[in-house]
Amino acid sequence: MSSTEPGHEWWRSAVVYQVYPRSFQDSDGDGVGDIPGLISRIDYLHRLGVDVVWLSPVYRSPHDDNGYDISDYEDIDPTFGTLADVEELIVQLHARNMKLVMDLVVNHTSDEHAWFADSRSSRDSAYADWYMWHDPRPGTVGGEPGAEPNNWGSFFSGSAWEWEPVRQQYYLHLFSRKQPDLNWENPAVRQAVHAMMNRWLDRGVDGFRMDVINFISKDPALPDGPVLPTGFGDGMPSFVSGPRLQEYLAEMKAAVFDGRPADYLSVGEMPGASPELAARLTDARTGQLSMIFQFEHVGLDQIGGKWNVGQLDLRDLKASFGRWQSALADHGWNSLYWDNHDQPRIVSRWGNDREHWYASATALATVLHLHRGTPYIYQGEELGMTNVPFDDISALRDIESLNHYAVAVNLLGHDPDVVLDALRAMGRDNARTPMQWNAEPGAGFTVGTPWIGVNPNHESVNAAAQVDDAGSVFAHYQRLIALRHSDPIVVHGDFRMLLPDDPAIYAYTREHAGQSLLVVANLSDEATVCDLGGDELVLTNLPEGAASAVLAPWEARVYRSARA
Ligand code: ISL
Repeated sequence: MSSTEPGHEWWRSAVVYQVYPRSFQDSDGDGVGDIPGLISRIDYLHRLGVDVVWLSPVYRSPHDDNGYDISDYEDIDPTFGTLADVEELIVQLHARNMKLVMDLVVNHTSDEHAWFADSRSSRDSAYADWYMWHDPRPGTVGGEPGAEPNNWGSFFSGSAWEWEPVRQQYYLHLFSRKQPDLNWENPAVRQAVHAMMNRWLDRGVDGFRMDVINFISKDPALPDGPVLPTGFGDGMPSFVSGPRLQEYLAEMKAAVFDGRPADYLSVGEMPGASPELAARLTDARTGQLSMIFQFEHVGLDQIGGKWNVGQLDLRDLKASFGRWQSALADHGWNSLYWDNHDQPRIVSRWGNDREHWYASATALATVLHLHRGTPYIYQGEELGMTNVPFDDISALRDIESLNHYAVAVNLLGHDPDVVLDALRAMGRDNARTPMQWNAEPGAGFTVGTPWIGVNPNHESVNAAAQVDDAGSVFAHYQRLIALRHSDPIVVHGDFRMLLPDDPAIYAYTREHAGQSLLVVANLSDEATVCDLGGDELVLTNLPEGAASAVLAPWEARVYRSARA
């Protein structure tokens, strides 16, 4: 592993697989997944063909937000295992020429982190200035409603401010009150983060996925935001991609990545980031990150916020992806994803998980993976895992969903069935039920009682049923990954969107070194005539129809041609 010419780093031809450790594989029967469980499944991942495991947080945590609330960056939570287990994981992955990317959650810590315990204890303590502390609004009494320093709401319902009686000040928490935001204006905070990242790289990890990293620089004036239907203000204009973001990332790159002999993958999660910012940050010559996770496409079906979802118009999706492909075409780099632990399952969201489950799962995969960029697969996506028919609020575990339900139903008096419908469509627990390994009661995930119920469809949708079946969703993902590895056109080809106004067909070309790849897919339930084609059919999800001029519902084809 050594530094390569910009534009040819290993992560450009890689496929990343995200593991949500709590739900992947339990090894000790406590109903929660763990690192030894993950190690026991590496051969499955190797067989799929992925190059990188991105592991969601396994650090010490009180688990208010399933590990995205970290109380010790330097140690592993006993629920998941030990530092020695992570070392073994690295050895086992590296032995198969695979890599490990860790989650880096440094916009906030847990309120149980030692830094925060000290910080909240007094205005003069060693860590007093490590978090976002503010006095009540002038003329108000701290702790009383309306005394908060500004009107921002938290992403997890309620105010983004919490009163600390000992310090007699408020602290900012964009997420839960157990996730206080760090004060990145303080150079000591930044140095502590860099030192921690260096220690993880020294242990052998191959990069970081950086949680909400574009929230770390806030407008110091902390102005009120426009009032949302929740009654709280939207703070996003003041903290999304804030004034010092690029400076902080450049400083991080210099302190952590520069000067190391290897190339590392750094992917910044950036809700609300623009293509222009992404192009700057990922510029192969001058940028600070390998790539970012943008959110534009996963917001296209939200007509009135996250809990009011409508139909996706395919033309909007093509316009959005097309814009990101062009903006990052010259020197930038995209990440490509449908699913992660915060999103509903793609086959249920934009596919058809009833009549066209296999075809829609594989058509959507084909369309995504052959864009220019690095594809991410979220655990179970390669099996066509679906959303979950949660029958009652008691089946849900996610803090975001539970808080939303409590506010909407108990405080605002909304119809509980309507609220539950929205949670079934968009709730994060759709992605968090156990990995479906087999048809047994615990889905092969656990022999104990799983921390969240398994999806009843694990009896038919599971790995055991698919890994040896050439006609499975799993086998199709294998073929897409193999194509990326074998054909440089998938990595380096120029992208051109076709048929932008067609409401059903998603089509584009990739061109490189005198060759052209055509990707064409019918992303609808109706058969559609399509006269696009090429010299050689290299991949299809429905081999039986491949010669026809009609694309069956959810049929996807990939053709290669010599460029005219
Ligand atoms: O799912 C969301 C809420 O509607 C997103 O806004 C999500 O919170 C946002 O993408 C940030 O996500 C990341 O940071 C959160 C954590 O809860 C998510 O799991 C993580 O991916 C706070 O650390």
